[in-house]
Amino acid sequence: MNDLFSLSKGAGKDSKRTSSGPSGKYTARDIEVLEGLEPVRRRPGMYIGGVDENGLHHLAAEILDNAMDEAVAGYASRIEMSLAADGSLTIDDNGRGIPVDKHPKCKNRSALEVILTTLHSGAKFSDKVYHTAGGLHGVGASVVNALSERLTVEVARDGHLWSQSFERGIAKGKLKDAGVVRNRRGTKITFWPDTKIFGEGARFRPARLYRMARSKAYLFRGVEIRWECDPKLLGKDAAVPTSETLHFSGGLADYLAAELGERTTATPAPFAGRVSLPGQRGEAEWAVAWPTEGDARLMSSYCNTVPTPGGGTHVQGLRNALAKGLRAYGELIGNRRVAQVMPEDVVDSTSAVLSVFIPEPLFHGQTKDKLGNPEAAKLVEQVVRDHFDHWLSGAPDMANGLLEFVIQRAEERLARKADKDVARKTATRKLRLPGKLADCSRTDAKGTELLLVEGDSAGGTAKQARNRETQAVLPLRGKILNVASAASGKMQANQEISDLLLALGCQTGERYKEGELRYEKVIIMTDADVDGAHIASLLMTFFYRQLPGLIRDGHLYLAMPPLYRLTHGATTVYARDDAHKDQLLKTTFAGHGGAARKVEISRFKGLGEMPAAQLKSTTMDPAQRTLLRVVVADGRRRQTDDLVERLMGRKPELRLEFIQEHAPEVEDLDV
Ligand code: 0RA
Repeated sequence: MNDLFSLSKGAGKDSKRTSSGPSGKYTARDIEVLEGLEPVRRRPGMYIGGVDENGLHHLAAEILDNAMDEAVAGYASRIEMSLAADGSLTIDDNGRGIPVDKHPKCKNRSALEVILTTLHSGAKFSDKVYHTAGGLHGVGASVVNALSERLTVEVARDGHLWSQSFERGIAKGKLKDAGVVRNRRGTKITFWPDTKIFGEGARFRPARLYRMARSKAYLFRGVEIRWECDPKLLGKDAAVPTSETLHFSGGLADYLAAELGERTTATPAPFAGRVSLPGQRGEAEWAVAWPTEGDARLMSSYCNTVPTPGGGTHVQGLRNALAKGLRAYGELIGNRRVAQVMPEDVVDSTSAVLSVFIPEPLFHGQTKDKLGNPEAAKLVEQVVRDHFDHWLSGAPDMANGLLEFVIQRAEERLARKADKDVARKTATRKLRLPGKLADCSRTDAKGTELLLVEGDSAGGTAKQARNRETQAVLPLRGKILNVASAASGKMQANQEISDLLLALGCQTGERYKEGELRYEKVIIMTDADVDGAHIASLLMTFFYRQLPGLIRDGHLYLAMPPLYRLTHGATTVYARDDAHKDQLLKTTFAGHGGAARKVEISRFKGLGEMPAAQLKSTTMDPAQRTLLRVVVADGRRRQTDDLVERLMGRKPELRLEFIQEHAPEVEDLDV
């Protein structure tokens, strides 16, 4: 029973060190260990972010980071990373080796054992040593040890080889002197992640580890990383080699080039540099390119070779340098369009890698993936800006090309924003649309139509028959107010008219704006009878008086629903009116040898009676229907005004006069 959990129960929650004494077969030392690492096994997520695949790979990153620290500090030049078939990972460096002398405060234990079994113990040893320590944000190798089924360490130091083994964070025996070694120095750690923590099937992913190793080699050109992987763990067409030596003297410029592959960029070469930060405050290295196609956004940033996917102060410094630098260059050469360029235009279109090395990094944020050192922002901005200014002014053709590229990004951004504003406006207007309106889904007015339908029953059929994308239906209840005879206050209060105005979206009278009309066509669709004609007249009067612009701009139409259906055998035709019906009987059905009598004629009482499919094919389908456009004939404005006033106005005697004048013309009064 060597699981930390069960042991800790025996130890008691409040027991400090050995004061409560060991229980059973466990020694005082065991209890110290378990007190030290128990929280890690109890809540692994607190230390490695989670027990998923990311957490698992965090273990590898932790040990690799320790070795990288040794390399960055100048003590190691080679790191070996090998993944074995049994799932264990070995990381071997040629650094100084973890100290093995007895730790002054823990008489019986070596420094190595303290480092591997105590949380945060590293700092005690590393104040001077780890100038640019990244570690896994300092949690240390002890966390890896606690979460490993087994971990073995070999240290070659001062001509001796030392070794010690652990199980789930507990030392299995003391540090052993394994003899004399020559030409060997450094630390070799092999560990088997605990399946009790990470799950039965949890395995390192070769591709992920290989990528990690590669990026470290790019980030620090002073190290050579040897990658090894058991071939059994790799697929046939492996993108991951079984063994490779990774060493990149070109640093981040090479890294970026490899990431970008064949993609073309706005400048022939990346903007890259490497400098020490003023006042021995570390070092910064960067490579920046502007890919002309595909998604550019790639901002990989690191501090002391530890990835900072959350960005932070160093990234802020780089952004400022690039944005301000390009703007200053634009202003210098008198390019006015540069004024619209915002930092995001410069930065969002870049693919960049940034790496800083600073003595005491602060990792912020929930997942500690963000650099917090405030001084890093200014330092990075200063050194990068300086280089950027020189780079731009030293190659004007290239600089002008880049400037143009970035200005275009800014213009695209502004265009997108304008589109969005229009969409937003449409969306808010939609919220205030009348409840009865069945709107079309297309937001752009072009190609859309609003069908004004008489009554709820016809409205229902029209809603079924419509093309939802382009056709909106507004049912109007009964007869709308006659605007030519009503007082204006009454008009404002009329529900049908206010619904209609809301649906149209444009204002009335002088304030009418064609651009705000929500549909291209407004179609009056009433029954083919006198009531229908009356409603159509009322609507046309409304438009004529209140929205003359809508008629002038050619947006108002009358639908032509049929009045009769004529069927004979398999032939069905529709007739608009009596004359049309007679004509059809003489033409279409004439050939049926006097069969005209057998033609079945049905008269529609209203649009609502028609099946939706018929309403669609006869009246609504743009490909088959006939529409009448309502226009005011050229030069007949005054006559039209007179006519509307006579027929629809406030004086009934004028209407009577009109009827009397025209009565002789009436042949068949259909009521
Ligand atoms: C503490 C102190 C010293 C080195 C290390 C830790 C160390 C840790 C790891 C982990 C992997 N590889 C490592 N290499 C070194 C410095 C000891 C001295 O002063 O010599």
